[in-house]
Amino acid sequence: MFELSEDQQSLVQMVRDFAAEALAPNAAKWDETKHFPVDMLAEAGALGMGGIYAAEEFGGSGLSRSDAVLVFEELAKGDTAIAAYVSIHNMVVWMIDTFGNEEQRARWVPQLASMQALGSYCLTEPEAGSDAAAIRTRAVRDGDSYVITGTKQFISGAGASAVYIVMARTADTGSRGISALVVPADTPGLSFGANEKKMGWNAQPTRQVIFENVRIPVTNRLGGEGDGFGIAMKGLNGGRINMGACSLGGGQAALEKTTAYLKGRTAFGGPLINQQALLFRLADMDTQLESARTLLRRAADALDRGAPDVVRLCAMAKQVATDAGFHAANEAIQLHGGYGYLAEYGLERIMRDLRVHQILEGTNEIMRLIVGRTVAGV
Ligand code: FAD
Ligand code: 2MC
Repeated sequence: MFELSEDQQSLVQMVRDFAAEALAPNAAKWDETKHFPVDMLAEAGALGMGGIYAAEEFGGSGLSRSDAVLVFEELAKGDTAIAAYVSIHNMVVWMIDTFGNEEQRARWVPQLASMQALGSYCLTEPEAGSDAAAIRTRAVRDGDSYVITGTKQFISGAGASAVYIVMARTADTGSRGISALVVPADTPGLSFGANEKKMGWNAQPTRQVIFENVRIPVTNRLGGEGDGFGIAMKGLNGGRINMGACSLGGGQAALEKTTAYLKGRTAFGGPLINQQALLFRLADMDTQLESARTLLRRAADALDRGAPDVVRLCAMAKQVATDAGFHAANEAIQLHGGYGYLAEYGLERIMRDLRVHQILEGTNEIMRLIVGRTVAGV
C-alpha cells in the first residue's frame, strides 16, 4: 500500500515536472496579480489532470483515489492555490461522471476532463455553511424545467467556470429535499458577485453565484430528485483527502526550503542546521507530514475499495493533513527568521494558501463532528 508502483512513480515524476516548470515560476506573480491561469489549467487537462478519477469512457484518466492524492501533493509543491482548484474541478467532473446518465456524461465530461471548460461546486450559502442541509436556494419544478432562485457563497472558480453543480432545495425535507443540478454559465438569470479579497488562494477567484429565476431543463438533474445531498457529500469525501494532499505538498515544499536554508545560514560560528533545537523542529515537521501522509493514503485506499468507514477516514485525514501542512508552513517562516516574512521567499504565500484548507470542504471542527459521531455511534 505504501510502496509506489512503477506507474505511480512515472505519474509523480510527470506531475512534479509540470509543477516545477509550469506552476512554481509563476506562483508568486499569479498570487500578487490575482490571475487565474486558465491556459495553464488547459495544459494540466491535456496531461490528464482534469478528470483524474473519472472513467476513461468520456475522457477521464481512469486513475484511482490513491493515484489522485499523489498527483495533488506534487501539484501543490508548484502552486497550492492552483492545485486546490484542480481538486475542486475534479470533484465536479467525478460527480457528473458517476451520477450522470450517458447523455449527461457525454455532454459535459469530455470538455471538463480536458479542462477546456472549468467546473464549480456550489453548496455553501450566506446563511448555511457547516450546516449544509440548511441551504435555502430553491429549484421549483415548472413542467420540464426547474426554476432556481437563491445565492451561493464563496464559490471557487465562479465567473470563469462553464459548468456549475448547484445543490438546491426541491422539497422541504431537510437533507433529503436537496437535488444536484447542472447549470451552464450562459443560462439567463445567472450572475456573479465581486471577486472576494482574500488572505490567500489569490490565484483563483471566489465569488457569490446568484440565481434569479434561472431556468434549466429537468434533464440537467444528476440522479433522482432528493439525491443531491448524498451526491454532494460523496463528492466531498474525495475532495477532502485531495485538499489534505494539497496541504502536504505545500508543507513538504516549506520543509525542504527550510532544510536548505538552515544549511546555508551561518550564526554563532556555524550553520544553523547544527543547532539541535532547530533540527528537532524539522523533525517534528517531517513526522507530522509523514503521519498525515500515511493516514491520507489509508483514506484514499478506503475510497478505492468502497470501505464502510470511508467517511470517518476521509474526515480524519483531511483534518490531520491540513493541520500538518499549515503547521509546517508556519514553522518554516519562523525558522527563516525575518526572511520568512518576505514575499520573495515564497513561504508566507504557502502559509496564506494553506490556512483556508482548515476551513473549507468542511471545517476541521466539522471533521471532528463527523469522527466524534462515529466514535459515539450517534
Ligand atoms: P460557519 O458554518 O458559520 O462556521 C463558523 C464557525 O463555527 C467555524 O469555526 C465552524 O467550524 C464552527 N462550527 C459550525 N458548526 C459547528 C458545530 N456543529 N460544532 C462545532 N463547530 C461548529 N463552498 C462551496 O460550496 N463551494 C466552493 O467552491 C467553496 N470555496 C470556498 C473558497 C474559499 C476561499 C472559502 C473561504 C470558502 C469556500 N467555500 C466553498 C465555503 C466553505 O466550505 C465554508 O466557508 C465552510 O464550510 C464553513 O462554512 P461557514 O463559512 O458558513 O462557517
Ligand atoms: N459521505 C456520504 N454520505 C454522507 C456524508 C459523507 N461524507 N455525510 C453525510 N452523508 C449522508 C448521511 O449518511 C445521511 O444520509 P441518509 O439521509 O441516507 O441518512 C445524509 O447525508 C445526512 O447526513 P447527516 O444526518 O449526518 O446530516 P447533518 O445535517 O446532521 O450533518 C454534515 C451533515 C455536518 C456532516 C454536513 O452538513 C457537512 O459535511 N457539513 C460541512 C459542509 C461542507 O463540507 N462544505 C464544503 C463546501 S465545498 C468547499 O468548501 C469547496 C472548497 C469546494
